[in-house]
Amino acid sequence: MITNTEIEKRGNQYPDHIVDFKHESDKFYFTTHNGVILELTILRDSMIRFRYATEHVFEPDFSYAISDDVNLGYNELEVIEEIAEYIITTSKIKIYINKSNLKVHIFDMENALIMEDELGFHWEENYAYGGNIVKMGKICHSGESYYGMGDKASHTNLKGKRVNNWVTDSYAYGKDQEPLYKSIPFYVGLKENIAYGVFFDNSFSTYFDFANEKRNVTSFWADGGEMNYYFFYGPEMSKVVESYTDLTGVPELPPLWALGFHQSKWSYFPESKVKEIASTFRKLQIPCDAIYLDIDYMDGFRCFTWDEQRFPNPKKMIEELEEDGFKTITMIDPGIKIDREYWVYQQAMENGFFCRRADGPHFKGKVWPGECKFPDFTDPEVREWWAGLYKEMIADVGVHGVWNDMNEPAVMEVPSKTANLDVRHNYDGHPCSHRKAHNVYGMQMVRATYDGIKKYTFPKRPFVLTRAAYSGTQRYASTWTGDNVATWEHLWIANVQMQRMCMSGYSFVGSDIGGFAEQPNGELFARWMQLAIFHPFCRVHSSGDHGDQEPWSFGEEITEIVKKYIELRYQLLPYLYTMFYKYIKNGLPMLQSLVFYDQKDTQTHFRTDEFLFGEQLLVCPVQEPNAQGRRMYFPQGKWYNYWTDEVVSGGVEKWVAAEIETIPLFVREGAMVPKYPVQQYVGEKEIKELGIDVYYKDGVENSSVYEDQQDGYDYKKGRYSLRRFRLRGKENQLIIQQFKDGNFTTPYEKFKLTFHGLPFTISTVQLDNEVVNNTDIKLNGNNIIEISKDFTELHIIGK
Ligand code: NBV
Repeated sequence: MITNTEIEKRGNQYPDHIVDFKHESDKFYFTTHNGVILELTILRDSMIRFRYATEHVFEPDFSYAISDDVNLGYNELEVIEEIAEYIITTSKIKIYINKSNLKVHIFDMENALIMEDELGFHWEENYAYGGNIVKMGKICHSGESYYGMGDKASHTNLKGKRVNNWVTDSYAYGKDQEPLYKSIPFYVGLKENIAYGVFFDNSFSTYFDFANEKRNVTSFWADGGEMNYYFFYGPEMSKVVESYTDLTGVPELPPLWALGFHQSKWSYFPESKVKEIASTFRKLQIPCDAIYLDIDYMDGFRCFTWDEQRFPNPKKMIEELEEDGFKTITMIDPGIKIDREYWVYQQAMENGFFCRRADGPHFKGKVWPGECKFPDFTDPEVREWWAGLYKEMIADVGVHGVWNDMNEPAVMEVPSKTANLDVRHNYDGHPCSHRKAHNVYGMQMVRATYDGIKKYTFPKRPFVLTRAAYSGTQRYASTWTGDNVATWEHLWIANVQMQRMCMSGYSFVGSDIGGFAEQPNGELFARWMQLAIFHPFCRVHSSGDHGDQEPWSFGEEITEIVKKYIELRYQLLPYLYTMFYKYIKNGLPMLQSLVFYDQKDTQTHFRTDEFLFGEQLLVCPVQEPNAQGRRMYFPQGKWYNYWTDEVVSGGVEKWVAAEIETIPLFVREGAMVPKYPVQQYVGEKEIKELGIDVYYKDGVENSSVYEDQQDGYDYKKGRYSLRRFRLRGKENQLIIQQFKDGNFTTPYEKFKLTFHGLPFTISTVQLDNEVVNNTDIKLNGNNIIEISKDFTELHIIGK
């Protein structure tokens, strides 16, 4: 890694004074005497793009990260020229551009400084490869914190760290190891309660130094390409993340089964083994929706083939599994075996789809099948071909989803662990070397996969999983955090990685539960499962080297605990699905780190363990052996202990009991948590009533539940049901109003409301202003009532 100081010694160049200024609608151009141009684009009042050219020339403007659906537009724009600077004002921020050195300062409307250039933009010519090493230096103020950056296995607050984004196969990685599988060059800064974001959209290897080398400097740079970054103003962290997520996109809703529990291993084979695993789930009544086939289902690791010994009739097997409620997911890797008899290889050769080295020969690398060649997924024609390859597997054989592994791309037996840097790529008509295409290679592979799966799964929804990712990959696939290890430290890592990914616009994410490498003991497995049912993607996967890792592999006591938590996941499906809906609708992360939940409270700035699952459940995993409980921090507000209904007032750290069968789990007061009955798989049962746990609050709280057909695209035509609830509690009454949206008719007729913490005994219940008989609503004791789902106002009055 090159250090800042080394770079400086090798000759940095800086912009000098501005000699020309141009304003064209939403764009401003500032040109310096020594040929630097800053192109500043006002995308929204609070979203600004900064691009810098040297020698007066911009590269063609192209990015894989930016979504086609981004919402743009601003309300106000004014520019004035002063003696020393230009000042651009939107309705949210003021941007100062210094005339003598092009440095940028950004203020809010109260004149509070948000972000300030230290060295600002500077560059150094890259003698080895040509072009520039582009750099940006910002001041790091005291008390400033940094979050986001994708899958880093580090403390949620990155202050004091340096990270590198170079998509890397990182088998059995450790805490703080850099780089990992994803490149998400986006961070959220938090300075004196003002949150802002920076997305450095550059696919070369990028570095971010958060006051690591110099106490008061945060800098970022790339080995090539352009200094091209987006600035997002909050002041809430949620606004920053929502804006970034809007810019880089969201997925469509997954089929609901994809949010169920998944079981995987490297590898389940032959067919009889797969079936045995599936039937054990059903026998033990442990819910499960999907089972995975790792590379060994293929014929000699040739993608899009089947090993006929192990799987003589995959179509039949998949049908039978489906009858039993299981979806089958298969793995596809990018490396194509060099084999003249193999149709995929032949097609790619005939059409010139494989990547070439600078001087012409194909790029070759060793992976599972032996020597392989690699399709250039940055070529649209190659992507189209690749998408088409899934036809047989999906449309004919009936596979339900695909996971793309090794798509960094990972290459064995070479020190770089990946392709040679001189490999050429099409980059959608912007030819370049692997230095530029590396970080997007996996993204473009999974994009092609997604296109294929979507096409052949239609009219159902696709499910795709990827290991490698660049910003924007969330549009195409869910992701997992690669080859972790069965250790307590990795349980901690999984927790921070999921929070961090969610904060980086990528919510559909999970870890290999129990650890991929090595073998967990029962206690670690149970603790991991307790955490992972609160992760958007929930799958056990392991290398299989050291033994079994199914829910029943660790003795009866652990099996019971694991079953209880998987069941809880299935009960919470409508809550989780609603979280997903809010994620794609508003860019709201599905998991919220405490700092995201309450940035004003400085106690939250360095917390790693506690997080919000959705907006109303507070989770804090136990991350060490032999624990009977743990200390945890409660954010502001009142929280009901999910297990005991005991109420805790926030703003304090407290000891919480949590024996092996318990994870600390709290519900925000006023919440209405929707629940389905336990099912062995999504769709097993017709939902006869929607359970709603209602947590009394003296005050107001909003909740909602989103539902639809759980698969297919009718929801896009308005066939969904969104119920919003407004709960208002007073001393001796509780009023719940319901607002309905969408025209999907849910299959159930009734709600079963279970009240928690009611401070009074129910005497009268009014539904839409009419008193109802207590027997009609099946008032059971003082806390359960069953009522029609169609009410607009429920009024409960106490004695
Ligand atoms: O395909 C085998 C494994 C897979 O199980 C795992 O999930 C991936 O992350 N794959 C890596 C390749 C081998 C890793 C040692």
